[in-house]
Amino acid sequence: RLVVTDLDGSLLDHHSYDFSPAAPWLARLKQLGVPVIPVTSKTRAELVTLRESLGLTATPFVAENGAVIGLPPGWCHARLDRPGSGLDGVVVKHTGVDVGFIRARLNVWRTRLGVRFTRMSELDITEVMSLTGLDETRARAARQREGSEPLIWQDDDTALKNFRLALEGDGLMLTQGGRFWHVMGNASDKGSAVDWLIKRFTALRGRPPLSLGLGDGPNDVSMLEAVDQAVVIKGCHELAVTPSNEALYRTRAAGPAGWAEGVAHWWGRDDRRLAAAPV
Ligand code: 2M8
Ligand code: MG
Ligand code: MG
Repeated sequence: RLVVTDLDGSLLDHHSYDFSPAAPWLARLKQLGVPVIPVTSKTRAELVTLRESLGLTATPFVAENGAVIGLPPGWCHARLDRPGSGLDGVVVKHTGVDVGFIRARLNVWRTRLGVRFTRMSELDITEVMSLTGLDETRARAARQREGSEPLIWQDDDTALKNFRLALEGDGLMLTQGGRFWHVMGNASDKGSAVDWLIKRFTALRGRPPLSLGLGDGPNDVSMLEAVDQAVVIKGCHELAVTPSNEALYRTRAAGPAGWAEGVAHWWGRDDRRLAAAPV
């Protein structure tokens, strides 16, 4: 078994970033040896401390909406991966396009199309803090992008359509998170990263996992279509989140309480059988 999950608005509360309502399930899954993999818009830098506080340092992570994948030693392949250079031995894969290219193309299209938006790297740190509610250290970590650029859209829907089309010509795509739009390479969304991790799991363990995915935003749709069982967590925004997965549950509670509700919906009843079965 395997869990892939969005963080903001899902495992973490949209406003306070608290995860305590989900903590009992996190502990239970850890005890059972079920990997819980964060799949998030956040950066690798943000995930360093977050993975520690969530107790998820031994599982892989997907950062920047799929542009960055991190594999801890237990997930590495003897011949496919070069050993990680950091102290934690994590191997980092960049699946997409360098953020320098993305920023340059964004500047080109802003001038050429005359559309209005502000890139995250153009905001000063106090603006990032007040927009997100992150403290200064975390806000700085959020700005350390490698393969995606968040932006605040300040124009209308027609302009957005043209902008999206222009980016497609550059091999880039736009996806919507809770507060920002995110621009990244068009082959590196959350769903592609999850497909890749499921293949890696299968190669290492000899059989495919039963996969459960949880998310609350439009940027989670591809991830929720890549898993066997999906949970759409009630959002605090009215964003359309409509994955085509047939095994789909929509929670009544929002954030981490909804997260616990969703895991219990799919796996609560067979929790005892789960404990007995090899994972
Ligand atoms: C951004 O990501 C969220 C994800 O839903 C958003 O678009 O609102 C990213 O900049 C991320 O790095 C940051 O931690 C988060 C903070 O709310 O905002
Ligand atoms: Mg979210
Ligand atoms: Mg997210």
